[in-house]
Amino acid sequence: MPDQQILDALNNQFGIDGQLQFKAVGGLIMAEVTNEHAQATIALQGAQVLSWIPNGQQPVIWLSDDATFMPGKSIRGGIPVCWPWFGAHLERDDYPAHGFVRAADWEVIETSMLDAGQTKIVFRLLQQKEHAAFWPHSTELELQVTVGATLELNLITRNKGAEAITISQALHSYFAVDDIGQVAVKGLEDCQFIDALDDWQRKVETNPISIDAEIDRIYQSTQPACLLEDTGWQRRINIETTSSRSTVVWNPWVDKSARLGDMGEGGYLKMLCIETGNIADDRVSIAVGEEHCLGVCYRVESV
Ligand code: TA6
Repeated sequence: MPDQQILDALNNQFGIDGQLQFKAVGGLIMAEVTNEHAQATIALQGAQVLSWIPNGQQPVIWLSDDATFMPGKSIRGGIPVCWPWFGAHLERDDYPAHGFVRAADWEVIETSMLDAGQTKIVFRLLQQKEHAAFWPHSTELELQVTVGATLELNLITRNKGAEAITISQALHSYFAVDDIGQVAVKGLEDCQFIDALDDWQRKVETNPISIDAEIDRIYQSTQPACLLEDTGWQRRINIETTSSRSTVVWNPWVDKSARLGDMGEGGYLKMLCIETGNIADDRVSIAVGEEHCLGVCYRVESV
């Protein structure tokens, strides 16, 4: 259970009356947002958005019923930050999948209520000496989260070192859907994708994507917008990106869910990952003293 003094200090310095407060959930500290537009929950660990519910809508972000909230353990669902590599490390199979920051400690460095009533929270990765084993570079990582009628995330990598760095990254968003059998992903047609379920073969998407089995595709050179049509909940989730050229579509279906062990009973029927990033051919190099900002904005439309 997080120390009450830490919670008090956070609320004194960064809390916003009637909008933002910090609470303990399990062994973690959560930022709880309630404003005129939406509610949201963000774990300080990993700067991981765990929920976003625009007023009048069903939850947009999915969280497993079996998710646990313990220091150092990744949380199944929400929007994990995959950095400074996506998926398995290219050379070291003993390194954690999706990088080392999603279960690491982050700090809050800024909070504000914006003019239109949104809540903005800025998180920065706390530099830990053990990180150097995975990433021997001087790099600053910041996540800006703006909660309103839209949800906006900006992941900023600043190269503070003496040499250029190359990263792959993703905002690994788990979307909540009414029924996976009644969804479609549009906007990825004609894009090349890497099929993680077929020996990493490269293929081309020809149609809007529907889901009736495990799917794990890394789309390359994608356009800055795609959408998730959720017929069951009569809504469309518009996904607009900046400085992202890759989109991942993933659902573990039955067997992989069983192997993962924390997807919850039938969880795969109620979620779909559509992840925004820079992966494989779309990795980004950042020169000395430069920064890169990966951005995404989610907007829900009732249809
Ligand atoms: O984004 C798709 C993916 O890379 C899948 O291959 C699957 O491994 C998923 O991420 C979940 O990864 P995790 O490490 O969170 O269990």
